[in-house]
Amino acid sequence: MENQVQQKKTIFSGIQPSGTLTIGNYIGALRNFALLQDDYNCIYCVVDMHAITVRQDAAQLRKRCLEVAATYMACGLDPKKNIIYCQSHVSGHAELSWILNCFTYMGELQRMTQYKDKAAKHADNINAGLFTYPVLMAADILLYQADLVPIGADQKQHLELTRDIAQRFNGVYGDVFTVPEGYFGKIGSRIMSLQEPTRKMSKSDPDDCYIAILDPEDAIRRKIKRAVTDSDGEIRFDPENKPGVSNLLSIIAAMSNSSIEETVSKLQGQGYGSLKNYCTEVVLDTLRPIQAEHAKLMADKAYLQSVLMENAERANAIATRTLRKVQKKIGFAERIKK
Ligand code: AQP
Repeated sequence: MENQVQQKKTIFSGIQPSGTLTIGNYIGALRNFALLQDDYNCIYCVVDMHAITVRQDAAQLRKRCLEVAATYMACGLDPKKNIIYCQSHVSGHAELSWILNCFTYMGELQRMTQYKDKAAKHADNINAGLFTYPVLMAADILLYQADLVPIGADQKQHLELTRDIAQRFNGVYGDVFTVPEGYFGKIGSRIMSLQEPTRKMSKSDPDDCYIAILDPEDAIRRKIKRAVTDSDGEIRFDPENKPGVSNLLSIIAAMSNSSIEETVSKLQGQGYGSLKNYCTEVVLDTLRPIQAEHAKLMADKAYLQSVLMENAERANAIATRTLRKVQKKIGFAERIKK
C-alpha cells in the first residue's frame, strides 16, 4: 500500500482567491481536479500570495480564501485524499521563489502575455510582484516535484517558463526538480467572456462577463440570455467567426460531458433562443449540487479552517524536503541541529 502511494504521480494546481470563481475556472481547472484525485497524489492550493499582485480588500481576501477551499471541496475534492491548503501558510513558496528569481531572466518575464494584459489593466499598480508572478508559480509547482499541472490554456506560457527554469536549474545542479507537464481538458480549456467572446472569461472582469460558480439561478438565466452571439442565426462550432455561439457550445459540451459534435447535432436547426435555454439548464444542473455543498461547508468555518491547517502541515513537510535540497545544492550554510 505504502509502495502504491509512493508510485503515484504528483499533481499540483492552484486558483487565485481574487474574485468569486467562474465556470471558466470550473471547466478549465476544477472539473479536471476531481477526475484525477484517485490516480494521483494531488496538491491543490489557494494561491493567495498570487492574488495580492492586484490590490485586494483584506477582509474580502480572507473570506475568499475559505470560499475557494470550500469550492474545491464542493466540486468533489476530498481533503483526506488531496492536500488542500493556502499558499501563504507554507513559507517554502516564498523562499523557493526568491531562489528561482535568480535563475529567471528579465527578458523571459517581459514576454509573458498575462503580465502585459494585467499591466495594461492595472496601469496604476504595475508592481514587481505582477512581473515575477510566473516565478512564484514555478516555485509552487517545483516545490512539490509535480509531474502534472492541470490548468487552462491561458497558463500554458507560465508552465513553459516553469519547465525552462527547472531545466536550467537541473542543468547546473543535477536532477533536483521534476520537469512538469501540463494537463489540459479536451474541451473548454479556454472559456470566453459572455460579453466579449474573443477574450477569456475572468473572475475580475465586470459581472455580466462571467458566470460565477455561486451565482444565483436568476443571475445565471439573465447572463446567458444576454450573452453576445452573432447575426447569422446558425448553430455551428466556429470559434474564429462565431466566438459567442462556439463558447456557449463549449460550455454545454463540457458541462454535459459530451463532445462538441454531439452538442451541435443535438441543437442543429434550432435558434439561438433554444441554444441559450439549453445552455442555462445544463449550467444550472451542474452548479446546483456544488452550490448546496458549498453552503453547507461555509456554514462550518471551524471545520474548513481545521482542514486548511492540517493540510498546510502535510504540504509543508513535502515543500521543506525540496527546499532543503535546493538550499544545499546552491551552497547555503547548513542548518546544524543541536
Ligand atoms: N476562462 C477560462 N477558461 C478555462 N480555464 C480558465 N482558468 C481561468 N479562467 C479560465 C483556469 O483556472 C485556473 C485558475 O486560474 P487563476 O484564478 O489562478 O488565474 P487566472 O487564469 O488569472 O484566472 P482569472 O479568472 O482570469 O483570474 P483573474 O481575473 O484574477 O486574473 C487556471 O488553471 C486557469 O488556467
